[in-house]
Amino acid sequence: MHSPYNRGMTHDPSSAHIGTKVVHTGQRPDPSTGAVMPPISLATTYEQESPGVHKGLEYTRTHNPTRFALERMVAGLENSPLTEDDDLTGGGFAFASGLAAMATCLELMDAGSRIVAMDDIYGGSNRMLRRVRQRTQGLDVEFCDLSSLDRFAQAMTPVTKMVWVETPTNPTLKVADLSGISAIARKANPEAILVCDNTFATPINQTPLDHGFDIVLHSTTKYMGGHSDSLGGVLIASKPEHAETLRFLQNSLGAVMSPFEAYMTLRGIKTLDVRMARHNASAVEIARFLASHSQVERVVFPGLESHPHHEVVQKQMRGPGGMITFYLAGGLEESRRFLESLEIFALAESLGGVESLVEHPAIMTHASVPPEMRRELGISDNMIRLSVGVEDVRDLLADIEKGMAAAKGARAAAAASA
Ligand code: P1T
Repeated sequence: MHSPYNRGMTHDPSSAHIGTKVVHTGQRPDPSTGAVMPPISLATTYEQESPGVHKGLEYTRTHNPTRFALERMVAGLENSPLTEDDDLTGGGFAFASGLAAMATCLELMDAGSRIVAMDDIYGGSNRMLRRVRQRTQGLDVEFCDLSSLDRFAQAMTPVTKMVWVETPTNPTLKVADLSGISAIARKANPEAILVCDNTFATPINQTPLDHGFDIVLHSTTKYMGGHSDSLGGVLIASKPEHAETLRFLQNSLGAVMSPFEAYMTLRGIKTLDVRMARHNASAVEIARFLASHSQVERVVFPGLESHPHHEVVQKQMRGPGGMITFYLAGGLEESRRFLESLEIFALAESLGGVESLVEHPAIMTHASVPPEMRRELGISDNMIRLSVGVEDVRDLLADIEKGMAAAKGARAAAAASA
């Protein structure tokens, strides 16, 4: 007999390949009907036989079977060593958004704690640290280029309580050496909590817990959901004490993922492996095309040998991902013309969906990063970010070429009027 948590599985996929894990981890047919996908459990409360005597489910913020199915899945994909005896969902926690996951994770810190954070992170993550938590929680945040282990070794001190890494970073695609960071951090303060935002890589391409990290975060809005139709975030813990506190915080703060979003995200994850294979392969082709294009100043892509941290990429990542950042020859006018003239790539924020997206970080996703920090990071007017979708890559290349022709027109017009 299965409990209402659907605990236990007909088979244990933990030793299976990732392409099998994305379909089966933490799942089993619904015990009452045999349905192979979990029902979307919308009930907010559960009847009790007698006060405190129930089937393990009390109230949906605390217990939701659809959310639990997703939480078990992501914990398994990120190789959390926790079992369901250690934690109800094996260390997985789902939230209303990636930022809600981050906000909850930061509550692991006492007021006034010192944190070292990657300097290049999603604009909203930067804003939460600088403009919210420095004020309300007194967090002492040092932003540091964590792609340099020397710089990290200088920033990391015995009183540093948390290290916040994003790799590859958004939008400059820096890559941080996770094992190197973990070794340096443990030496300075074995208690420091190491967190990695793994949104860009996904567990298909990189599993930070295997490199000594404690907690992984995803905005599931991106590759995990994969279809630009659900907002969510997850945390995966690898230590029982962190899981215990996160379970308390998830329930106490209440920023949980809804059952519908949990269902949509779980549905998306089932094709994560096949989607990532296509994202990885098409992005390599597009990055190479851009690297040899006369109108491109520079391409940053983890899969190119020219990437400044290519050795770390080879050591730590199983694939380069579908994100490409490049610098167009020219300035804002060329960028505008390029962005406006693409037809398949939609000009939109976000990333990781089946459809290709393009955006201008300086004006769009990273507008909340202070201008001087943007300058230091190289988030300039001619920087373009691509999220390569799963369309036929030949059509994507043709679309980019069309954009390049339009950008060239902008250059010629500017030269003629000068
Ligand atoms: O949007 P939300 O689900 O709250 O996730 C925030 C977030 C966290 N971490 C990374 C690496 C992210 O890229 C994001 C969201 N990013 C975008 C919306 C974007 O276009 O870059």
